[in-house]
Amino acid sequence: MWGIIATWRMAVEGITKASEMLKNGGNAGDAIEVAVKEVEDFPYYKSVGYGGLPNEEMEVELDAAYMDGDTLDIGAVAAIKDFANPISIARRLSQESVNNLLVGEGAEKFAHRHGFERKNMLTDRAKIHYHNRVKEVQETEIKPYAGHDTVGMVCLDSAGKMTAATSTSGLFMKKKGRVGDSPISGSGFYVDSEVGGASATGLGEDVMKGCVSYEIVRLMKEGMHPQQACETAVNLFDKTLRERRGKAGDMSLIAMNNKGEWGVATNIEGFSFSVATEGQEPIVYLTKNVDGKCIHEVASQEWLDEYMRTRTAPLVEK
Ligand code: SD4
Repeated sequence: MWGIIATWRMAVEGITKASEMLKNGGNAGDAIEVAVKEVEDFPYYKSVGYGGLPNEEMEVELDAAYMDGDTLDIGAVAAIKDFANPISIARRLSQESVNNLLVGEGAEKFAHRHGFERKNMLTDRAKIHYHNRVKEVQETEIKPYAGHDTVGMVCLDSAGKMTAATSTSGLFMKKKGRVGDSPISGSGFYVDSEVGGASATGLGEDVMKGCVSYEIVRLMKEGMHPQQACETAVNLFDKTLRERRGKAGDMSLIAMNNKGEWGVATNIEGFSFSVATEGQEPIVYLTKNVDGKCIHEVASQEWLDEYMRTRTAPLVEK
């Protein structure tokens, strides 16, 4: 059995490429890296890689992580600038015995020394988004951070190896140097080939308070199906946050176990995810939380077309 699951519709082209590799006996490390790179390279996805939205100072600072579920090796970069594929740098860092999570200048030095491709990640389109947001924030109630989607994936290959990966530009208009959950083990991702893996998208500051990805893997280890593990962890933690803090940030998690069974849970409206397994061609679902149960529905062609249309629509500066 092989499989790959990812947050959001934007991952479907990537997991389609990965599933071709997995079908042909490819390994979960290569497949997940190819899948994430596809999302990083696409200029119209405004919260991952090239075209990602900048921080308050109009700089694109990126976070990414890679985890090997066999060895439990982890590599991650945070607040890295001017490199094309943070996921590849994170994967390379996972092979080091120490210094596995590097930030800012240190991460850039490592990437440069190891020959990773440099690229100015700030596109003209992202600059327009930035200028428009500055105006909106001044004129309306809109929160500077609104609008952010991280790609998080879990992959299983036919040899039973599992991996997890994340890549993001974090929150739009974040403070310089701000790091979210995505490069943090247990929060943005976790995977153990003997059990399964999970990954998150949402408000990193809140996801980190509950180490939600690790919690899902722990519940799967206790015997829960990934769907039950995701719902249990997300519902419980959402409730805890509301009780203790009066509110809970957006939180959506995907998971897969080592049998290729998967699950998804969210506390927001309209979370989309992409999945492919040996028995299932790449597909996009939309999910919603109805009284604690997450109901998944195949995305219609109309929805898919509208998604691409709005992502690529011409943008004018306000
Ligand atoms: C972060 N979790 O940096 C990321 C952002 C995100 O959907 O996932 N947005 O906090």
